[in-house]
Amino acid sequence: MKKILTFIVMILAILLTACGKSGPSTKISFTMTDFAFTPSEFTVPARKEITLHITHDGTVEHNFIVMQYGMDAGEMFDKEDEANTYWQIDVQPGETKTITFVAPEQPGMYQVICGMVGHLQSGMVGKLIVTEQR
Ligand SMILES: [Cu+2]
Repeated sequence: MKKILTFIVMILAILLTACGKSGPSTKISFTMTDFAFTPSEFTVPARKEITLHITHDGTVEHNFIVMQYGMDAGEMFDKEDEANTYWQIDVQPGETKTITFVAPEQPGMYQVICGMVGHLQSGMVGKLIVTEQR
């Protein structure tokens, strides 16, 4: 009986490792649609150059805006929020872009949004998680 239990625990451990949250990556790939980022959560190492590969699969212009640490666009992205952005890229329908940016220094959670009018409210929101590298 003990052997079987040990075996089950081992299998569980392997499964958990395989399905566990993937670590930080310097390569991010996502698709923009009307109105979502898929996936919408990214984990990157602090201060590293990050390569973004963006596929626009929607019908209207979108952008990918990383807000500054501790900043949040609130109900909607407006003029006031523009001063609080960390990084931004605009993407046109049908476009595919590969671009780089440098991850923030401060580890933590950063809000990611689309700043086009109404898009944030429609669900174009995500998270950039910056982790301290070892
Ligand atoms: Cu949008």
